[in-house]
Amino acid sequence: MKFLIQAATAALLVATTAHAHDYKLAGLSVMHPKTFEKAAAVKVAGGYMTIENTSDTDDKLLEVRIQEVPRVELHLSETDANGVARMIKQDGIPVPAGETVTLKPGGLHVMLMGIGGSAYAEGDKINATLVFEKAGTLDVSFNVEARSDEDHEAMDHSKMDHGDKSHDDMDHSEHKKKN
Ligand SMILES: [Cu+2]
Repeated sequence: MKFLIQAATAALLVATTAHAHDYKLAGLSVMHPKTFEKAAAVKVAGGYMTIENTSDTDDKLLEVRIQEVPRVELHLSETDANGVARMIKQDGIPVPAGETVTLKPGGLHVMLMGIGGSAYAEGDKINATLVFEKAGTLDVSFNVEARSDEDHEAMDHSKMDHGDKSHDDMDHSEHKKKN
């Protein structure tokens, strides 16, 4: 599996073992970057994490670079009045001074695109570089985790490339149950 960090540097190992799965850069803390397991046929995946800014300077996550992933975007998932979910590309994700921003299924997220052909299995790690406007760059790794029921929203991503129909079907299955 080429996404494993078999060649992790000593520096990275020190950074990741200091705390559970947190990274620090200046006044920023990035906690528990993760994505979900997926089959090789699935072309996209969502990346999630919590970013805390304890400094007194507003910052912004500008981009995420992942060597093995052809295209990485920042997205916001929104559900309109009809219960139809869609994803809106973001130019960056603001991390205001003193605030904590959570990237999670159904909200802000990193979108890994063009990754058909690569299966992600629980326990895999995906090396990435986060680029912040003020603080600069931070190397992290996304843990690949098993999907739980609460994370069903993240499954929308797996359907995104298959057109709006399957995407909508998925959202509505949940919607109809409640009505
Ligand atoms: Cu997305």
